[in-house]
Parts: sequence; C-alpha cells; structure tokens
Amino acid sequence: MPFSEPGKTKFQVDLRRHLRNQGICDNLIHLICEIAEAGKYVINAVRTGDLGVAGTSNLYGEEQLALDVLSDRIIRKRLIHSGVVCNIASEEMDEIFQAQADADGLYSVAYDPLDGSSLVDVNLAVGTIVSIYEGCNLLQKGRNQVAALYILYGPRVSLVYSVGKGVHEFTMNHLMEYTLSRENIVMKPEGDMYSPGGLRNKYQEGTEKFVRYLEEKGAKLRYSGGFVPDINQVIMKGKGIFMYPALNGSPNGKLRLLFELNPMAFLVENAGGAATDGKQSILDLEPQSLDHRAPVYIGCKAEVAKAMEFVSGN
Ligand code: AFP
Repeated sequence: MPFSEPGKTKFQVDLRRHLRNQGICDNLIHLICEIAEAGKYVINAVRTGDLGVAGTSNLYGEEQLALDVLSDRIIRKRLIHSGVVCNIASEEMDEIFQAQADADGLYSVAYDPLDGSSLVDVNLAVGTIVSIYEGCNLLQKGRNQVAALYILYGPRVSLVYSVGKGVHEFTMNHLMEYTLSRENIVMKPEGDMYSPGGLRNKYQEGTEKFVRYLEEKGAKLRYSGGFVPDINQVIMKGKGIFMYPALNGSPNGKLRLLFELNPMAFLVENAGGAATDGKQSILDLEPQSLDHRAPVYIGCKAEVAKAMEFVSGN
C-alpha cells in the first residue's frame, strides 16, 4: 500500500517507517537506517572537512583525498557496529574486510563512500553509493543484490533506495531527518537528455555514432562529472541516458562494477530503466575482482537499446 497516493496530501513518512512497509527483514531495515545515519556525518565532513590530500592512494592508484578516507571511516565504523554485516568492500580499501563471521541473517556491503570527491573543492554535488547482498559473498552478480541506495550531497541531501519493490526518494529536512519526497519513481521509456562521460576524442566508432544520433535528435547534454548527481538527474527527470563508454586505450571504461555500476543499475532497472555494458545487462556481469571496471550505458530503455545497437554494430 503506497504511502503517497495521487491527490492525497503526503504526511511526513520517515525512512524506517517506509522500510517497514516493504516486507523486508528487520536486519536489512536496521542496516539501511545505519547507512542513512552515517550520511549525516559524511555531509558534515563534506561541508566543513579538509579538502586536502590524504597522502595515500587507493586500489586503483588514485590519490586519496582526506575526505575520501574520512567518509570511508565513518561508513565502515557504522557497518561494523551495526551487528548485521559480514563482509565489507569499499572503493577506498584494497581488500574485503570481515566485520564478523558468516551467520544467518547477515549482509555484505560494497560502497563508494564519496563518489566524485574531487568535485567538492569546486562545490559540485557528490554522493555515497551502496550495494547490499545477503550473506558473505560480495563477488556475485548485481542481479543478486537485495538492496541498493545512494545519498546525494547537493543543494539538498537526498537518499534514494530500492529493495526491489520500487524506487523511493527521501529528502533530509531541517532536523536532518529523512522524509519521503518521491515514491515508486518510474522512468519514461525514452528521453531527450544525455550524459556522456570520458574524452570524446577517445570514443570508439559505435559510441561516436550513438552520440551523433542523440545530437541529431536534439538531446540535451547534461554532465556534471559526478556519477551520483548525473544518475539522479536521469532517474528524477525520468528520462535520458548516462554513459561512460569503452574508450580507445581504456576498453573497460572507468566506472567500477561493484561500487558504482551494480547499485545504480539495480536502482535504474527498478525504476523501469535499463543498464548495459554495450553487450549485456550490467546486472548479469560476473564480477572478476574488486576493481572490475566496465563500460556503461544506463537510463531509459529505448536509449539503452539504441546504444547497444550502435556499440555492438548490429
Ligand atoms: P572521482 O571520484 O575520482 O572524482 O571520479 C568520479 C567518477 O568516478 C564518477 O563519479 C564520474 O561519473 C566519473 O568519475 C567522471 O569521470 P571523468 O572526470 O573522466 O568524466
């Protein structure tokens, strides 16, 4: 039974209450609420924290910012103390961390604590991305996720989640409480917006042709360089496509399957969209390693299908 029916005034529905209405187990409700709570400390760090470098680098050899390390520590501590997490993988950690031994009712979490952190010093929107599986195995297909969410730190702080029963948005109010702002979000079958990542002069032929197709049909270019705000724009406007394609010299693109693509593909598919690497659904990719990267075209079904046509050449 949705909380918000057309024409009915929406009373303030908090996250925990909405989760209880999803028919999921208490441990998963507790886990998602703990992650939401951690977001309050991350946004505080983003707004006031040190913008300098941490003096370390991550699994991908990328220089870590102090905010990357701090955000990662905030979220990891919350997960460990939640009591319902078995294994943890973070984009900022080199290997999987076991919070507790395998047992019934536990979950494993892969997360990017502060995606787009290099945008904070120019005051652009950034976000936390979270992928949740039952049990202890984090290297399984994204289709097996039991939940995915992101927290977007923009002009407003919003949290978007799905447990496989629709996609729902919560907005943080003046008391830093998350209240329901959009419920059962559904994307249009096609749209007129595109978000093209990567260097255009490194696009492969199929991608170049696809972008020309979009431009000729008058699609508007919207790209911030932050995966979370760019995907949020596609979901909330209900239209368009984001891509970070295979590039000449980088056949797997840039974005990470476990920490970025699987959770966003889970959310977009649950909102009626699609996500592909150009050949198959992102959610059906078998993760090969923690740092598995893949090309991505994600958004409205029609645009994603068109991208596959151009990219696969048939
Ligand atoms: P950072 O986390 O290093 O800032 O990268 C952000 C990101 O992983 C993702 O959020 C963007 O979609 C993508 O990189 C932008 O990459 P380009 O800067 O190459 O367009």
